[in-house]
Amino acid sequence: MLNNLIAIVVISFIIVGSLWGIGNLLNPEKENDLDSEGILLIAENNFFNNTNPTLHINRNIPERITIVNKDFVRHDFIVDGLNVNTGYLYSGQDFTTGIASRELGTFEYYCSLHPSTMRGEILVADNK
Ligand SMILES: [Cu+2]
Repeated sequence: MLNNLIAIVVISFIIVGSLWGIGNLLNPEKENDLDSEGILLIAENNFFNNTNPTLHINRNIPERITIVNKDFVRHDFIVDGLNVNTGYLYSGQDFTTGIASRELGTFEYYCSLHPSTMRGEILVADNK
């Protein structure tokens, strides 16, 4: 009787495990959906996207921006003129926020921990 119970439990585990495995094969998780919309900045080797690219946004149109920290050290992403501050992102963390501006012009973004190498510009224009 006890043996039968144990057998049923073991078989149940095997069946559930198999179904779970098959389900994962049929519906693989998306690995990275971050770059499907908006701006993606990767903080790596104390740069943003290797080159600290100039970001272009339209006036009065909010832009989604995601910062991913692929370094082992902390980084943040700050735009003083546009009230953007991610706070510290630890290794492997990411953060998505929005950037919007009512004013045309150029705004500086930077990492407060590495301002000498992690620094770039955001250009706000009409019809970027
Ligand atoms: Cu940094």
